[in-house]
Amino acid sequence: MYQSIKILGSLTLALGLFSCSHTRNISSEKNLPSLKQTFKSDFLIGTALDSVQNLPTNEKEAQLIPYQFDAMTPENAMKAENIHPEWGRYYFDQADKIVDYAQQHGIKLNGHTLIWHSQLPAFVHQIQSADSLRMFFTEHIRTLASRYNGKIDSWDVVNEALNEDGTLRKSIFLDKLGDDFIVEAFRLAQQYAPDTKLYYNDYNIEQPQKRAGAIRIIKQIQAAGVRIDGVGIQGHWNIRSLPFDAIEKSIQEFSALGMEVMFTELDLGVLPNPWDSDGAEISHTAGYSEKMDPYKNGLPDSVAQLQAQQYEKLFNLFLKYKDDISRVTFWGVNDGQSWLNGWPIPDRTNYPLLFDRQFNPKPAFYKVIETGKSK
Ligand code: 9MR
Repeated sequence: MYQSIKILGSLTLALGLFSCSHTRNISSEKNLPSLKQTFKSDFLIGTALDSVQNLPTNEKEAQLIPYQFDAMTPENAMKAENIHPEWGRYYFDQADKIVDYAQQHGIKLNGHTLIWHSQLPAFVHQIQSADSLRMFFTEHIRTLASRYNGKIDSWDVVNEALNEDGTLRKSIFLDKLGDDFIVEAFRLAQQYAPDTKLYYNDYNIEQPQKRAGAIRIIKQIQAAGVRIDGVGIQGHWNIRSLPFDAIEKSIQEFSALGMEVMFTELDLGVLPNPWDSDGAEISHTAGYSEKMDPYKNGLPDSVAQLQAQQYEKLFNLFLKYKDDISRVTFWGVNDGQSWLNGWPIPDRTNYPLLFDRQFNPKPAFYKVIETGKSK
């Protein structure tokens, strides 16, 4: 059935949009409803992008991105491992290209991420003294924050610093710099990126204990007289276990602290999870089995419909709090590009986003548009 909806959808497109099939061009994709237009007065709609290198050769994606999205996060290009792989040596090329692309298309860019315990370059793990680590920390933030100040809209200053119980995660930063490393990161970001919004970003912070930890961080930063503008709830959830009540409470509690609330890495996976828990702890992985990869030959219609309903419910909740929510970013453009095909089990076929592997809109896309239109 999902196949037939896809076929119907494509047929509608074909009839409605491609009547002059040989002249398929930018305007053809533009007859689709646009997410960013639909939610224009509510919040930004973002996507994550790994690289702009392939866009000139992928006409469909090149048309779709600026038409559907008005915000973007580089999925990997600004992570320390990629942009600063050797002490004091930076490779800005990928990140700069994405920044230029966003500027050219009027897309707001969120820098991701200055301080994260994961994806650190090997040299950082070899640092022994607190002084040397502080040197890396300061120089890294200064270089990136000042380079992109005025060119990007915001930074995820610190990413994923919390454990599930709300305590601070053990990391080289906590170990060597102590528990005010987060305040220090924001202080430096504020100094070197004075025109850029500064955010804390994490997964599962809608859950009560972890949320309490995030609230402690926000209050600690505020008490130090340092600027924090918002908080990103990543939103790596499963269609069968969306924590709606916790999400709603989080929006209320974070915005009561004066925070912009954002959903920064939204994807609703459809596959079974080996531990029955959501999140994005990338060090947790499990082995492949056919049983854990049930839709490798296609997404059954019932599952596509359930996903559409869950996206609809979620966007209705977002709209209820549109005054508190500034951005909703999907973690990728199409299903084939999603990190969830490789985590927590490698080589599976997942379908977490609004566009299928050919960049065609899925039932979930139309449901999201519907919620926006019927508000
Ligand atoms: O989607 C990203 C994937 O391509 C990378 O391999 C991975 C490791 O860097 O990071 C993924 O993005 C993560 C994001 O940066 C932070 N939150 C969790 C995301 C999913 O792991």
